[in-house]
Amino acid sequence: MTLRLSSAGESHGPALVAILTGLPAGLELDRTAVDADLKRRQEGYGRSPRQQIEQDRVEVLAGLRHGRTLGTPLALVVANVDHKNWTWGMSPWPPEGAPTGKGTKPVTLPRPGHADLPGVLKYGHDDVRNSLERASARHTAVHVAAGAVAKALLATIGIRVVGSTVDEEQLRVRIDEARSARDTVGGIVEVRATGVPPGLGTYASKDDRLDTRLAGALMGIQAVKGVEIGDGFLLASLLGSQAHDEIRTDRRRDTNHAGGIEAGISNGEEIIVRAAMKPLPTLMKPLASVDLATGEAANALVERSDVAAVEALAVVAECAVAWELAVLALDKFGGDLVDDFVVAHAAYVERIAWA
Ligand code: EPS
Repeated sequence: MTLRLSSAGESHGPALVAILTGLPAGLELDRTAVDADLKRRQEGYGRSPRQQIEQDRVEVLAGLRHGRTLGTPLALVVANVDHKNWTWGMSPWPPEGAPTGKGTKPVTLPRPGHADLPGVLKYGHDDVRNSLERASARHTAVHVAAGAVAKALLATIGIRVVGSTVDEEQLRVRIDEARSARDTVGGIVEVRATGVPPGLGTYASKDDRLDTRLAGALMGIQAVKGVEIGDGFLLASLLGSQAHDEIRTDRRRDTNHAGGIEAGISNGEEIIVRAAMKPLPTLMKPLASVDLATGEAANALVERSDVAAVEALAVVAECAVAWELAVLALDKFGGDLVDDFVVAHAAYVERIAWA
């Protein structure tokens, strides 16, 4: 069975939900490890006051018994604590009583760079909120919970995935400057995966290449505008003799320009990917826009937001990479029971004599 993930949830709705199907039975999950990743996502420098309202915790509704997966769909929930301030505005059913709290008036001032304009045009909404709520990066919380599960599975075969920001010190200076200027910034994150054996992904079809999957997974995260694998864009300016990683007799490499992927397959070296995040589009000094209710020129919506979410992206990207590696590892090694998965991995690395 292929490992699959579906999620649902609006930013200020009752909760975020993920359903994971295709997980083997017998995988031990540690609630504190999942919650620790949720916390890491929230702690980044430059986040909005929203992060003081939320204290993300995972709840499990199905698929787990006494801390072990059952081989049945795993249902994860991360509640939106802030929903209590939006019960009328974000009520799933027609709200009762007089409007109260937040989200009661339609948003008609689309922000350049957010989902607002293309979303309402596509879906025919007359309130921008109907688009922005799902497009919000809030829903990355439940994807981090799913990624924590993927990391637990990968750990059983010795794979470790870690995300970080590129040049954290400089990023924090830029965030401080942007905060004082009431502006926003983006940045770059890097994810590295160690212990990945050669052979995850395939050149046999382009959808199944490891680089296709990783690029898609990273591009699927809000605000990501660029993805790079290994030396990425730099490779375009090198000579072939400089760009490729020579093979030693033990089949390992001294360099890793390829970022651990050749022809869409892991080659046993560290997987290295980077993602570039654009500056967040909710600005305290708004850009020019149009009031969709009147057709007149107007400034874009101004509301509480983050100055930057790059440190959060490092965690979200780590979880997205872990998820894709778990999908491809399960494709390769299979197993209804996690022990079968571990045994199949061991037999494979023995066959290829991979230390
Ligand atoms: C977001 C806007 C902000 C962010 C949010 C993403 O939310 P709010 O409008 O409630 O202040 O804080 O991210 C999160 C809530 C989160 O948990 O990451 C947006 O418009 O994308």
